[in-house]
This record gives sequence, C-alpha cells and structure tokens, in this order.
Amino acid sequence: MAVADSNHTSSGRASARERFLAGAEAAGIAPEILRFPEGTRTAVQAATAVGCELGQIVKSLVFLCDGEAVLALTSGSNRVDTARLGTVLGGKITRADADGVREATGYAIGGTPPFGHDRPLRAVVDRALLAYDTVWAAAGTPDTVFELTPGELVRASGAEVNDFAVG
Ligand code: 5CA
Repeated sequence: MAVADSNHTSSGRASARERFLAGAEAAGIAPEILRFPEGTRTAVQAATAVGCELGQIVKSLVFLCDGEAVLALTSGSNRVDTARLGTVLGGKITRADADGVREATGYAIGGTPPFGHDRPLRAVVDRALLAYDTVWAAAGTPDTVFELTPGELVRASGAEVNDFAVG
C-alpha cells in the first residue's frame, strides 16, 4: 500500500527525493510520488506494489559507452542487448557498477530515476515502453515511484527511442 511521503531529512543535505523533485521540475514534470514501504527496488517489486504490468516499469540502467556513462531506459519485461546498445550508441558497452551508478547519476541502484540526475546523461528509451498509456519509474529512492506517459519520459530524459532490448 502507498503511504504519504516525507519531504524532510535529518541532515542538512537535500534528500534524494528532494533532488529528484527539483530535477523533475526543471524538466517540466510535476511527479506525484508514491512510497511503498515494502520496497520498489526491482522492476518486479515495483510492478507488484503499483499493480501494473511488468512491462510498464521503467528500469533506469546505467552503462558505460567507451567509458562514458549512458542511460538505457528499459521496459521491466525486457533486458538490454549490449551489442545492440553499442550499435545504437556507437561504442563499446560495459555495465556500470553500483559506485559508477551513484557517481554518474547521484542516486543509488534501485532508486535511480530516468531524469533529474546530477548532470544530464545521454539516454535511450526502449521502444517497448511506448506501447503503454502510462509507465512507472523510480523517484530517487528504492521505495518510491511515479507515473508518467511515455511521451513525458522521452521528452524529460531527452532520450532517443530505439530498439536495444529484448524480451
Ligand atoms: N525501482 C526499480 C524500478 S521503478 C528500479 O530501479 N529498477 S532497475 O531495474 O532500474 O534497478 C535495478 C537494476 O540495477 C537491476 O535491474 C540491475 O540490473 C541493476 N543492479 C542491481 N545490482 C547491481 C550492481 N551491484 N551493479 C550494477 N547493477 C546492478
């Protein structure tokens, strides 16, 4: 069940939620963030919590393309074909590790949002996500998600739509 989310942290630093909200606002999105105490760390957990199809979940996956961090916004029911992603992006693809994800985006694995990162990342969107009226993505933490249209996802992430994932 979703619960009201808090905007407060005990430290003086902006929380991941606050940073995501600011980034979303800058991208022209006003997300309604839902928090699920049972966790939305993985696509399966997020789909179960929300009660949507697995394919509607946006996995925000960080790869390195010739060493530069890139974002593959992938349907929850698909996995990235790294050879195809390399062809689409024009470089050699390797997986970012957990530290690399945080360094590139400012967020932890399981909470990485599709936009609102510390610095803009080159992004691609899995065409399969465009089949849905709405999709759900992480909102900065591994227990929060928000709903948006695929069009909003593409626009706010500045992504190119392509076919780099397989079911
Ligand atoms: N909150 C959900 C969906 S809204 C979410 O963030 N899903 S995710 O798929 O984008 O993020 C989890 C992904 O992080 C996993 O699919 C997995 O590919 C990746 N991951 C998990 N652990 C590691 C790790 N140690 N190193 C690199 N990637 C990892």
